[in-house]
Amino acid sequence: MAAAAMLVPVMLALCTAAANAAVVEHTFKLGGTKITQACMDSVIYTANGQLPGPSIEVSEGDTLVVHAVNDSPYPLSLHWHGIYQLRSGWNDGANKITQCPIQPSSNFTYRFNITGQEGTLWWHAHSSLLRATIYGALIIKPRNGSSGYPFPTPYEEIPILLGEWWNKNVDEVEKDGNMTGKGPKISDALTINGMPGDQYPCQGSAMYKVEVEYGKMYLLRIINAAVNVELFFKVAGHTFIVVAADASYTKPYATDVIVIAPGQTVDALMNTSVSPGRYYMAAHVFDSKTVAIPFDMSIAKGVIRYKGVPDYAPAAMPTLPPHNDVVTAGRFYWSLTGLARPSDPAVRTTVNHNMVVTFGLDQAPCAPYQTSCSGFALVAAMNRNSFQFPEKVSLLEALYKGVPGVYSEDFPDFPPPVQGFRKATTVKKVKYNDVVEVVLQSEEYSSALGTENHPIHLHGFDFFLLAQGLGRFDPSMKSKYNLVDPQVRNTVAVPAGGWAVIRFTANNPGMWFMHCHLDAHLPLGLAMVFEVLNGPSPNLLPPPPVDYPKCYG
Ligand SMILES: *[C@@H]1O[C@H](CO)[C@@H](O)[C@H](O)[C@H]1NC(C)=O
Ligand SMILES: *[C@@H]1O[C@H](CO)[C@@H](O)[C@H](O)[C@H]1NC(C)=O
Ligand SMILES: *[C@@H]1O[C@H](CO)[C@@H](O)[C@H](O)[C@H]1NC(C)=O
Ligand SMILES: *[C@@H]1O[C@H](CO)[C@@H](O)[C@H](O)[C@H]1NC(C)=O
Ligand SMILES: *[C@@H]1O[C@H](CO)[C@@H](O)[C@H](O)[C@H]1NC(C)=O
Ligand SMILES: [Cu+2]
Repeated sequence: MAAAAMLVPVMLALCTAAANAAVVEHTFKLGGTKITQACMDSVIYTANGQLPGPSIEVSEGDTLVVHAVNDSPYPLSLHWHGIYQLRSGWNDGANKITQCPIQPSSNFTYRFNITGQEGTLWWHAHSSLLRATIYGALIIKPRNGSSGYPFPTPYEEIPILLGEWWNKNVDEVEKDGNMTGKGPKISDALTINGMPGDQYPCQGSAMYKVEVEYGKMYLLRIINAAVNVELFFKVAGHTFIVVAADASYTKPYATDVIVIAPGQTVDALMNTSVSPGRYYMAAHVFDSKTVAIPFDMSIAKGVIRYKGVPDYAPAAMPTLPPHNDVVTAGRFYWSLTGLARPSDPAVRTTVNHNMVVTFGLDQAPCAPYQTSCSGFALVAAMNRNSFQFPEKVSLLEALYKGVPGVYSEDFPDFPPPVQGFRKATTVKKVKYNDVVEVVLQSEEYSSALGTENHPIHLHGFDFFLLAQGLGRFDPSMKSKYNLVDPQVRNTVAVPAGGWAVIRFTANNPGMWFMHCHLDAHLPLGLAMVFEVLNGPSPNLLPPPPVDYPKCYG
C-alpha cells in the first residue's frame, strides 16, 4: 500500500509533463535563392528562400521534427547547435560524424526531443561553407512560458543573428581555399539578420530595422552565425544586462558591449529608457590574431527606432572597440559566471579522464592537387592528430554496426612528444557517465602564422568552463578552478596562445564532434571526436532512423 501511494505523485508529474509537451514540425526546402545584396545580384542557398532561415521556437520538453528537403546541388546536413540530442545522436547533423550528407533531390527528417535546456540556440548547415547562408535561430522557451525566466519578463524579444557575406558562391569560396591551401578568402560584408545595412551605398543594401517603445525592457537574443570571425556588438546610447550565454543562464552582467565568437549566443536585456530617437546597432570584427593577416573591415549596421520617431531622423552611431581590443574582449569572456541555481547540475568533482589537448595551425608543403598554392598550405591538428573525415560511412554508423577500419580509438590524452602532424580519424573512447576534463591549450606552431582565439565547440554536451588564461597552462592553476558558479557553454573562445579548462559528463551515448567553429579550420583538421559508450538501459543509442541518409563513395 505504501509503495502504491508513493507512486501517485510521480505519475501525476509525468502526466503533466506529457500534456504540456508539443510536437513542433517544420519543413525546410534547401535550395537556390536569387538575392541582391552588397551591390551584387547573386544566387545563394537557403532554407525556404529566407536569409536568415526560419526561426524555430519550441518549449523545453517539446519534440522537434524538421523535414529537410534537399533541392540544392550540394550534399548537406543540418546541425542543431547546442542541442543535447539525448539518445538521438543520429540527428546531430554533423556531416560524416553522425550522418552522411543528404544527397541532392533527397530528404531526411530530423526528429528529437529538447530536454533539460532552455535559451537561445541556433541551427546551421554542417558541410562546406554552406552555413554562411543556411542558418537560423532555435529558441527554447521555459516549459511554463516567459514566467519561467530567472529575470523580469521582457516586453518583447528581438533575435539578432550576426553573419558573414561573400559576393560569390560560398562552395566555390571553399574550393578556391582548398586549391590555394590558404583557406577561404575573407568575407565581403558582415550582416545583422542577413542584411549588411547602409554600409553599401547602393540599391539592395538592405538594413535590419526594428521599432521599440519607450520605457520597456527588451530581450536581445544574439547569435554569432558568422563563419570565421569573432565580433563586437553595440547599440548606440544603450547598455545591456547579460542573462544567458549558449542557452545557459548567467548571473546578471552589466556591459555596453557584447563580444561573441562563432557558434556562441548571448541573451542580453536592454531598456529603452533614453531619449526617443533612432539608434544604430553595429557589429565589426574582433581580430585576435597575433600577426597581421587581412580581415573583413566592414561594419554591419541595423537600426532601432523608437515609436513615433520618423524613419528619416538622424541615427546615432555607437563607438565600437578597436578591432584588436583584446582587453575588452577578455573582460567580457572572462567575467561571465553561471547562475548556478540549486536545481542546476553541479560540477562533478571526480574526474575520470584528465586530458590536455593542444592545437594550432602550421605550414605544410602544397599538395599536388593544390594548383593555386604557393609557398605552403595550411594544416591544423589537435594533439598532433590532423582530423580526417571518414569516406564511406559516418562514425556513428560505424560504431553502431561495428564497421571495422573506419576510425581508431587512439586519440591521445596528452600531446605526444613528436614533431609534425599525423593525418588520422581518431576518437577518444569514454564510458557512459564518465567525467571528462580537457585543458584546451592553444599553440603557436609557426611564428609566421601566429595564433588567434579558436572557438572550440563540443557537440552533444554543455561543459563547465572552469578556468582560462594566457600563455601556458600550469597544473598549479587547478587550485583556481571555479567549481561553484562557472559559465556553462557549448563553445569557448580559447584565448590566442592561451588555455581554457572545460569539464563535462559524458551522459549521452554516441559520436560527438569537438572542433574549431572557425569554419576555415575544420577541413584543416582542427577537430577530434568523443565516442561515448552505451550506459545501462535506457541510456542506449537507439537504431538509426528509417530514412537515415546512405553514403556514396
Ligand atoms: C521523446 O519524447 C517522446 C514523447 O514524450 C517519448 O515517447 C520518446 O521516448 C522520447 N525520445 C527519446 C529518445 O527520449
Ligand atoms: C521525402 O522523400 C520521400 C521518398 O522520396 C517522399 O515520399 C516524401 O514525400 C518526401 N518528403 C518531403 C517532405 O518531401
Ligand atoms: C516556471 O518554472 C520555473 C522553473 O521550473 C519555476 O521556477 C517558476 O516558478 C515557474 N513559474 C510559474 C508561473 O509556474
Ligand atoms: C531597466 O530599468 C529597471 C528600472 O530602472 C532596472 O531595474 C533594470 O535593471 C534595468 N535593466 C537594464 C537591462 O538595464
Ligand atoms: C580538397 O580538394 C581535394 C582534391 O579535389 C579533395 O580530395 C579534398 O577532399 C578537398 N578537401 C576539402 C577539405 O574539401
Ligand atoms: Cu580555429
